[in-house]
Amino acid sequence: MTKIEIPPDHPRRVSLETRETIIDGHERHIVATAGLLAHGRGEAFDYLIGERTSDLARRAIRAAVAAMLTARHPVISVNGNVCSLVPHDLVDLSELTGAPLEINLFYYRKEREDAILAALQEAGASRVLGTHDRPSETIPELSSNRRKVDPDGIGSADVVVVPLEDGDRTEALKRVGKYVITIDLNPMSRTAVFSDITIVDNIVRALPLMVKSVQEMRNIPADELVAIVKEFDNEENLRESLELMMHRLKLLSEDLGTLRRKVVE
Ligand code: PTJ
Repeated sequence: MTKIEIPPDHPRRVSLETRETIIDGHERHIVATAGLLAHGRGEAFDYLIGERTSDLARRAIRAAVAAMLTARHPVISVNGNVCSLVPHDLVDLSELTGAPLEINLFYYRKEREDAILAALQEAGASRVLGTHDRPSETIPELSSNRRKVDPDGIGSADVVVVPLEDGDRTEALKRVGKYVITIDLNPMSRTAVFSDITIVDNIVRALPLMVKSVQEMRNIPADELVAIVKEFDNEENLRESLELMMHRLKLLSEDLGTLRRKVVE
């Protein structure tokens, strides 16, 4: 529920509405206080890519969906920001791919876990893993709260989707042999660099596109899906994402009028 009325013709409407959603999520204990800061960081990077999904991100989305569709046991890890921003898309992606949702929090508080569980159930989730009343196992060499995982979820997964993640766990998940997919607007973050597939895009755009891609790709034969995953080069995609940002900055520095026109667009 947004608190301030944002005029429909406001040039930064979508960004402001998303910000309101995160603030509301914080007030409902879904989003950690640090999640507000993480969101601001994301906004800054989104600005650099022009607040739209690039072809590079679309390529990564395709590879990510192919990896999920060919996985033995894919799992989607859910934190506060992700739950607040895209609860319905999480449920849709989970149902379409058979990947369970697992709550896994860096800033764990029981109150937050309960609020996230309630929000996911409200969005239609019938089964949510990773809650305190379920068994848990530990990811070795990880000291943060994220080390506790569900044995039926991340514990036994081959492919793990970890959107908006802090870097430690991605490295730990790689060390125990998981294939890691992330969504992160910062192509330089440790998560972005250590993951197998990084979608450099805002989760509010990327997740609906993943849902759409599953619907389009689910009848593709398995060997073709495997080839799509194999062909994807994450390092190259990240390098080109950085180039995209530099290119945009260069164009803008040469002609600030472009920015002025964009601002009033
Ligand atoms: O709910 P919790 O307790 O598990 O905590 C979640 C946060 C996000 C607070 C926690 O994982 C954290 O501190 O993450 P970081 O280290 O701040 O990393 C978050 C990454 O997500 C940063 O690289 C941001 O640029 C990126 N990011 C932020 N908002 C978005 C985003 N990427 C895609 N879409 C966004 N909307």
